[in-house]
Amino acid sequence: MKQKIALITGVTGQDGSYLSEFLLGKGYEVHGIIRRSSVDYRERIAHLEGTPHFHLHYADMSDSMSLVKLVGQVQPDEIYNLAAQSHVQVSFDAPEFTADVDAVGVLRILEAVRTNHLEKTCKIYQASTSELYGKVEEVPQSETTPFHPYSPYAVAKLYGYWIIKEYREAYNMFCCSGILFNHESERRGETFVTRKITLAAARIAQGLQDCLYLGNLDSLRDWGYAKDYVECMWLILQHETPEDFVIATGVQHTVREFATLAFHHAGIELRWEGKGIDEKGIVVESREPRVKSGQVVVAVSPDFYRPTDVVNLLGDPSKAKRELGWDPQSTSFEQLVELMVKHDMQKVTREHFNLAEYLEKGIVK
Ligand code: NAP
Ligand code: G4F
Repeated sequence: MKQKIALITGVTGQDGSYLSEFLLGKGYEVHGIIRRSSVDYRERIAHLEGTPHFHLHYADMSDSMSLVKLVGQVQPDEIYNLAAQSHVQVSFDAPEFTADVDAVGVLRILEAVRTNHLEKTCKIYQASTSELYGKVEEVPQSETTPFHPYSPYAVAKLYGYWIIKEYREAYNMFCCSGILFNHESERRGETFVTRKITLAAARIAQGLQDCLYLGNLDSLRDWGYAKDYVECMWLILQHETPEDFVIATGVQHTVREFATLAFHHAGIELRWEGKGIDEKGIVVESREPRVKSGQVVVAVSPDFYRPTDVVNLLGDPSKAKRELGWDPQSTSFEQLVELMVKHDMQKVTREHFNLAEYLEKGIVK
């Protein structure tokens, strides 16, 4: 059988790295798009570079010529369009860039496929998002829930969703959106709330940080494990017909609950006191000698409030379960928090140890 060829945009991101591993494991030839920057940050895929069947190419979602040339050169059977300015808060600061990459970028991929006359053979997965439900009109959210985007990021992603649907209907292309709810991992970007919490809990436990500042603690998310979710992206493209799917666990928790559990796994038990901007996470008990009971380790800062915030996401994954045979809860919330904290406790120890050694040797001052 001919080896399948996949092209992944956003290969250096959290999902791109897991998806690369998954597709290589399935025997695919994997091509990934990276963009030029003055510092090469490819930590998540460094272990794959140089392995057979894994290839990287320079291109950019804002540069249609680079995408047209690359799609022509690679001749992919499947494209996974994961590249995006993916941070909701950042989209308020850089709305035009977000629209260019997250909205028009999708159109550029679709047109690159058409320009190379691959529309009959190349399937396209679009990384859509639960942020489309935004100011939610029903709970839980499914494939039939109306959209109400509530940030520049969500509005850009809504264009991506509709242009995928349009090309499916107008040109009979096999292109689909996975409407993915939040998924996290030990590779999650460090400014998303889960990773920000697990890293801070690890630093606080090791006496390297005093307090973690967060925004809206009441916000509810349906958090899954990224490694489980990339399988679903692939399953969506193996489905008989091109369709959109909600991918979620069907369980929701607040940011406060995530923090309580993360600190617990770092050896610190918390209680919460106060309301809104005055709320604090206070240590009740700690097995870490550097952290004392009564110490305030979590506080609220208005800097992390958003102009409009999405506060009640809960997905209904019934369709994916039924039609793709996907298990939405293979990694539970409790397991997810534990594995992230375990990873970050080790990472912080390692970094601290290296720094102490460098200081001792005079390599850094
Ligand atoms: P991520 O870690 O932020 O990765 C984003 C990727 O996009 C990175 O590889 C980034 O490259 C690349 N990128 C950004 N701008 C680009 C441009 N102009 N040209 C080429 N590449 C560009 O995001 P993720 O968490 O893996 O998410 C993957 C996709 O799923 C995104 O589209 C996101 O919006 C969507 N999504 C994510 C979640 C979630 O909970 N994780 C949920 C729903 C939907 P650099 O490394 O060079 O920055
Ligand atoms: O972790 P977050 O920044 O993720 P958000 O906004 O839900 O977006 C992520 O998931 C989407 C899927 O629903 C993706 F489409 C998107 O690309 C991205 O991966 O924030 C989660 C919640 C928000 O309500 C935010 O207001 O946590 C709240 N929050 C409270 N304190 C905070 C903080 N968020 C961040 N980033 N930092 C805080 O200090």
